[in-house]
Amino acid sequence: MTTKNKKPEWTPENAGREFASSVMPPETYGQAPVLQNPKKTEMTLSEYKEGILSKDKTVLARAITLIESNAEKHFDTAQSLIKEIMPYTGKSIRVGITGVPGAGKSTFIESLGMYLIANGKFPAILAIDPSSTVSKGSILGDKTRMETLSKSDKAFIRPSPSSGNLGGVGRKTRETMLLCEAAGFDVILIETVGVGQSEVTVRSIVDFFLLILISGAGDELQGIKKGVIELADAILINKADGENIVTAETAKSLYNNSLHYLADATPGWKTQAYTCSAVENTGIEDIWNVILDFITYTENTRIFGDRRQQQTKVWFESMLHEAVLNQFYKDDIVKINIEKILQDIISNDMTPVVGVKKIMELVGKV
Ligand SMILES: Nc1nc2c(ncn2[C@@H]2O[C@H](COP(=O)(O)OP(=O)(O)OP(=O)(O)O)[C@@H](O)[C@H]2O)c(=O)[nH]1
Ligand SMILES: [Mg+2]
Repeated sequence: MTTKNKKPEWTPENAGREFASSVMPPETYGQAPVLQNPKKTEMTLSEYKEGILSKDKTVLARAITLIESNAEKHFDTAQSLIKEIMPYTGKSIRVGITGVPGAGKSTFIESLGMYLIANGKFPAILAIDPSSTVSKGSILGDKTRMETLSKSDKAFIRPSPSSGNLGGVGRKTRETMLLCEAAGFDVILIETVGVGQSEVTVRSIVDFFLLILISGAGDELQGIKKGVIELADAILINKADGENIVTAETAKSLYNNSLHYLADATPGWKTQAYTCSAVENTGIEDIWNVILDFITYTENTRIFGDRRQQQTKVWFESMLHEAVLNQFYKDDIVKINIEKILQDIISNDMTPVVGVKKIMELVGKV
């Protein structure tokens, strides 16, 4: 039996396809027809925009994929979409969450996320892990850590782009955050592993930066870089449960004592340490109240608006740097000469400064 289009006997000669009917093989009776082209059709800009503004999570997910795409043909649509949804953005509380691997960031986000939902909020969670091309397991891990949250229709969870340089990751995460805001998510939680450069990128996207630590074998102030602590608006010692409560409280005092000696991450705001148990749901409301106090403080002192403005400037500047660099390295004159100059520098026939000067002269910028 064939599924090909077939014309009945009574059709006039030279009849067109409009007279054709198709015959289904018996084994397919009762099944949905198989589409000729099951590929997803491209969506138009206005379909993206309407879908996002009507809080359609499927459209939101597809729009994020568009943002993440490195294909040039997607870039224009993605950027037009950002422009279109800009008026609907900016109304969320943006929180960055960092900490050593295994500190309990994802578990904490599950607890905080459920607390927020119970209080009428709509949290969106973005997880950045620039190294996850290597450790692919973490995304799977996050799904299981945030099991209840990922089933809630009031939350949205998305692992962030893991490919490309950090500048690209920062831009894409920022734009993803804007899409989430336009789709009505009013708390954005961005998780990042605090072992690389990514926390600096996240700090340049969020309003409040939270560092999650665990109490260890007396080496509380080691293992995490001082630079990361200096970015934090609060330090949260997680896993303060069971036998750990005492050591967690000790760690909290230790941090509170040493935080006096560090510069404020946000002018006039005293970063302090707190404890919580993401598993037992203790200390979650307290830390959310700290975040709310911080928002009130920064709004009253205009730091909030100034910082967001500054962040937009950084967004523009980092994109500009990226574009200039790309253009520079694509230049044929650069491609032809850079290797030769590099060899001269390596063999001490030329100093690096002279090498730079020479290449800039060649491209006509000096
Ligand atoms: N006892 C206790 N265990 C916890 C708590 N929070 C998390 N854990 C456990 O710690 C382990 C790591 O938790 P995650 O939430 O995956 O930690 P993470 O910081 O997101 O880890 P990465 O994303 O891999 O960096 C899991 O086995 C959790 O069950 C807590 O409050 N108390
Ligand atoms: Mg995690």
